Amino acid sequence: MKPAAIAFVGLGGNVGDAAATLREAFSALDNLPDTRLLCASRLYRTPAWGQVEQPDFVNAAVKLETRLDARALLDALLEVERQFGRERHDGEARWGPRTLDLDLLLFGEDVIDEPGLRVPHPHLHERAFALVPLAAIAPEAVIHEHGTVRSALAAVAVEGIEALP
Ligand code: PH2
Ligand code: MG
Ligand code: MG
Repeated sequence: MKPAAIAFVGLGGNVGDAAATLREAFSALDNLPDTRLLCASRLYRTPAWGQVEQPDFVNAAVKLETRLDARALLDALLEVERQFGRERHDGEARWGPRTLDLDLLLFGEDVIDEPGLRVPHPHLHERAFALVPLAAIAPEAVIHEHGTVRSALAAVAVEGIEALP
């Protein structure tokens, strides 16, 4: 059997009750085949990044132990997004509003660059909304070519991000 890997997934949403959606998504991730949830961050309210004319997001990060390979995990994440009503279509704005977005941030120390699958997530090191929750559960994790999560976080602006109660 394949040895277990540690993967980190970023969660985000800004349509409907995003806090409730993210909490339910934690369980959905724990229930993926050959996968368990080891740790989840708090939820954070974060100003929209990229396309800023949209509601604030709720973001979080989780640490998973999985025997799925990175591609199978990615496919499973996309399936969970669909279960939560995420519709991807040509009209969906890049960086626009979404019910649930699950991004594979890190997969062990693997570096993967394949169509549809880039790990570490190519924008992780520059996005405070992803780094703040990730630093809360894995400050020493390494982002290939960008140092630790803690050091990447020190280099970005975190104004407007606040932990939810
Ligand atoms: N996701 C995006 C675009 N912008 N901004 C915040 N604050 N949080 C997100 O999760 C987010 C975003 C595209 O996936
Ligand atoms: Mg995203
Ligand atoms: Mg995504």
